[in-house]
Amino acid sequence: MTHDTVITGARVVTASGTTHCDIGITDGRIAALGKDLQGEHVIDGHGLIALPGGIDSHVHISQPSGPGIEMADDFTSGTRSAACGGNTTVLPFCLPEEGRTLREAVADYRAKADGNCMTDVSFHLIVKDTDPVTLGQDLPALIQAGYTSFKVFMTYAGLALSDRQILEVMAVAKEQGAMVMVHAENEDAIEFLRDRADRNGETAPYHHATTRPVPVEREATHRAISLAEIAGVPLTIVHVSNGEATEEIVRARQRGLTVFAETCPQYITLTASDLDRDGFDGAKYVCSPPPRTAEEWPKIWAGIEQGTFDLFSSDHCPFRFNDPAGKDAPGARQSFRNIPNGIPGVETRLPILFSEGVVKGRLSLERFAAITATNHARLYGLFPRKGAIMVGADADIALWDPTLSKPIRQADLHHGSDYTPWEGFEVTGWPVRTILRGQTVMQNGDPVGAPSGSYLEREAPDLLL
Ligand code: DUC
Ligand code: ZN
Ligand code: ZN
Repeated sequence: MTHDTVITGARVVTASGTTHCDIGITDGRIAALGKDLQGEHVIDGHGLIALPGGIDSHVHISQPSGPGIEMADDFTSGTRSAACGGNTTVLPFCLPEEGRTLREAVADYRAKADGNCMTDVSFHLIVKDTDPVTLGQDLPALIQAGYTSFKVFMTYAGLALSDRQILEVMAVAKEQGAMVMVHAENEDAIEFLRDRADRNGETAPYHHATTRPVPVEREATHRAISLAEIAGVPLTIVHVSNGEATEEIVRARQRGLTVFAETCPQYITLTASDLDRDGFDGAKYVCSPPPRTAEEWPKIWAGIEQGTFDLFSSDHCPFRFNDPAGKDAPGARQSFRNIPNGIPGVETRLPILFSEGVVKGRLSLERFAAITATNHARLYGLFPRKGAIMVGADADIALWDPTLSKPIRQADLHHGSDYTPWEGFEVTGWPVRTILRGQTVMQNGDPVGAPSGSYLEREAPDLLL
């Protein structure tokens, strides 16, 4: 049989282990794994590693961000950046604009994404309203239509839900079989600390970090887990930043609860001191939870190595730095309260983890594949179509050169933001080709071809990671 495309000679990280073989691709799917496969097109994979295309299940694209504030990426630039970073699927969050329903928000997002994506996409929901129509009609209907995961916030005015509201939302998740993702930070505690900081004149970007200390996150993590236990649902704690919150997750699992956890590159590479950089530069690092101290990094690494973290995502939430619609928002230089929260990272997530994890000997290739692709596909209902190199799956593959060394440079990236928090960060191991359903969408760091990404319908979460 002659395949449409054959990738020859790569070291292939399959769903069950690592081997040297050819990959035969026909009609956008992986048709064969074997020796001496024949193809109309041949991609020479010798010296390269074939990994499942990255799935970044935590990104923000074109998300409404308040009056006058604009996210730096739309679906065109966000998914272009994702593809250039070795990803083939991203899962952004769908947040209703003020006054719009969740159903309308989904329709708005679908219209924004359609025809513009260089990776496949699927949306999580954000539940910020708990009125009877949202919880009784819209949310159940959307879950049944394949939007099988949603996020709730314990912080941010206008988004934060009370404990009672979280329980009501969890009850819908239980009934419908959806996954609840929680942003765990205690809003009241943050407001108390911010008011005190205001009185003390502590208004610089650094105080974004001092007013969201570790106990704010640890307490909310514990409470979110307890609420899920009371409601009888599994949950995912997203963007875990520190050791104490990690311990809460470990303890919950020891009690037999089904708790999944995600961490991000910023929590193994950045610190709160980055928010204290000269002038207004600290604003480039304002995200929530904030980067901690370097003492937390080994605790997060231990969680990655020991399996506490199932997911390694970017939490890509890009704003431009030199822009009044971005980090330099009105009042931002007067108070960190006015700095939009979030950092760009969808293109650098995989290289940072590969370099710091695989190349430095902390992570096997199999575990890298699991926490950057396979587990995302399983947990969010995309497996077995996505997330693994195996016969029958979509031919979503990233080819990596494990020896290529170069620093991260804004000039080389493809997001809409005008900076990267990792400027100058040395990386060994880069994706050199990204293949989406058999078609090359990135080669040697540059995007290739017209947007060909599609919207992915999802199944229920697979809780047996
Ligand atoms: N939470 C996120 O998940 N992303 C960006 C900002 C935030 O608070
Ligand atoms: Zn969040
Ligand atoms: Zn996020």
